[in-house]
Amino acid sequence: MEQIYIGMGSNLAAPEEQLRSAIEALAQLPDSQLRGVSAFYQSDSLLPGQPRYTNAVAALASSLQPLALLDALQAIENQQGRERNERWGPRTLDLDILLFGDRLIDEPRLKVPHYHMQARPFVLYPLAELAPADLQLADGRSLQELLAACPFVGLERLA
Ligand code: A4P
Ligand code: MG
Repeated sequence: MEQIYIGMGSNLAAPEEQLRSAIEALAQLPDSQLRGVSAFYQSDSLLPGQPRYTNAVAALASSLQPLALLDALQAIENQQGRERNERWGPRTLDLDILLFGDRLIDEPRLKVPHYHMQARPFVLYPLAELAPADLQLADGRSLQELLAACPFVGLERLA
């Protein structure tokens, strides 16, 4: 089993319900155990003119291979109505593999650690709720160093 962190985001169709449904779906994944879920956080979209996002992070222990997990996450996104989206519009559900054990993955369909996570407080702060304080990324960076460079700005932690 490897320790995996998944970033979740939604800014359409009742985002908090979307995240709750995604968590239920993650708990049903084969060969996997859901180990924890962070609080939910709201923040403005990085893309102007879109509704605010709700984001959270889930911790999963799994023996699925990385591309099999990506397929499963994309199936969950599709089940939760990504097809209802307008083209280029906001999304009902986005599931990103942030970290996959201590693997560095650089394949056409999958880059891990996730490429934008270091710049995104709505990823790093929920991740920090779940991860060990001394977490090291596969590329040598520490979570503490990423947090120190990414202020808690514009984030609202929901109760
Ligand atoms: N892919 C590569 N690596 C990964 C990975 N580690 N995990 C590929 C998941 N997928 C990965 O993803 C496009 C392709 O990335 C996939 O087919 C997969 O093979 P996508 O989910 O279809 O597209 P996307 O999410 O639009 O791409 P991206 O670059 O992740 O978008 P962003 O930048 O995440 O934009 N503001 C707030 N406050 N909160 C948000 O969550 N999200 C976005 C979405 C914009 N603004 C936001 C938020
Ligand atoms: Mg994505």
